[in-house]
Amino acid sequence: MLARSLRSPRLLAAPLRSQFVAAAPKPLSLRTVTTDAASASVGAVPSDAEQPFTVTLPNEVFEAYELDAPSRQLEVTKSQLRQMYFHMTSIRRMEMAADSLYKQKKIRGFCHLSTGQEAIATGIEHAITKEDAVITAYRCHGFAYLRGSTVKAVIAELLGRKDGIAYGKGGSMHMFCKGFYGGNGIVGAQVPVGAGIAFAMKYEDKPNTCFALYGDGAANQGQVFEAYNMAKLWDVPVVFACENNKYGMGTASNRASALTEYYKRGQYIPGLKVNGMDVLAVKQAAAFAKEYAVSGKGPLVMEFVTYRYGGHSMSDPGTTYRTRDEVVNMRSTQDPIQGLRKRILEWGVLTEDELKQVDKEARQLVDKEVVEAEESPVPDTNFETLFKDIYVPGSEPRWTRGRTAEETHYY
Ligand SMILES: Cc1ncc(C[n+]2csc(CCOP(=O)(O)OP(=O)(O)O)c2C)c(N)n1
Ligand SMILES: [Mg+2]
Repeated sequence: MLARSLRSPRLLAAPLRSQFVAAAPKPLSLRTVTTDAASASVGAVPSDAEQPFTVTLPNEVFEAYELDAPSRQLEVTKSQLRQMYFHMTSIRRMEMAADSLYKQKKIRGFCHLSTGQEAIATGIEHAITKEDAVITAYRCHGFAYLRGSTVKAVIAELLGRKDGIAYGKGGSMHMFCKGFYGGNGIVGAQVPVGAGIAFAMKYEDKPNTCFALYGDGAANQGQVFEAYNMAKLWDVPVVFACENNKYGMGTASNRASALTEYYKRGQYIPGLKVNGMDVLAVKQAAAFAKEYAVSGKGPLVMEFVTYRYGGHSMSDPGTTYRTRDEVVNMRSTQDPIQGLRKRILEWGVLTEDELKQVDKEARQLVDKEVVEAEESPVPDTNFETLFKDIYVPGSEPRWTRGRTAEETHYY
């Protein structure tokens, strides 16, 4: 039966690949959730930097699936806005420093930058606490920094130095700190792990959540759906958060995904699409998601609509599968840092000079910590060092294999 069907001329006909190859690249589909971060309104702004005031986000920032969308009104303070601006600017500076060090061949191996996507790490961090958890893929430097690390520890890790966040032994894709579970190179693998972290929180009766971030490419992985299933069955307080930056390596999302509405992918799990270029929308949505998950309603699927300015990794110029115009257009019209800057000025939160001062602080911080990272020594070159820092002290197995039997390390 099977053999006959395999012989059938229809199944052996030329695959459809030629059609895909010949097809002209589709323009980015129009979205109802825009990525314009500027237009929002505000009432009276108090002079006290710590006094909250109300901001109303634009109409299009959220789109909900099987869910009442969060309120578009949120309370912020001047100092929070300043801090968010500082965080996004520092991440961008840090990524630019990594780019430059890579081009000088001081950083080797894999390196994926998040330039353009800074509002997601920043908005989430400003909505959760250090008792909550975050896990993501390899585009992880900004998350590692905001979760509690330093620019120095991130850059030193990239340089393979002792003061790195993983003592110089992990590199770009393997950054961890308290409340941050990496830094994962296997596409999609962090999603079930994130569900497990959130399951542990529920099991231990902790009022916390885990944001499990993944890309639009990773969203097609089978294990993502397995994690959705178990999380819904057990009402696990996990937030599945897709960073839809429109490309998975060199493939546009609409060529790889039969359904590009990633927030509806959970089917039986409610979803929320968010303008991922608007840091206030991200903050508001992340706070809503945490509240939703922790209240016992179970998981939520989020989609942050965003854009990656650079190539997929350092070896990709990022211009062969998309036009330069598209990148220039996104940078000049939807940039998350410029969007917040414009609001801050319009609302009279800070003056132009005060914003320049924040820019300077971010630049000085990154410059200083990059110098310190470069001064950090390389890890000791012995086997002891190689097998250290893999397990939580006290939880080591009896031995770990080396390349050969002679290199087996006994703890
Ligand atoms: C299981 C697995 N398959 C393939 C790869 C190679 N790979 C690395 S990144 C990537 C694309 C992922 O794209 P996306 O999830 O959209 O994340 P982005 O890079 O856009 O942040 C692929 C296919 C991998 N690392 N792991
Ligand atoms: Mg992607």
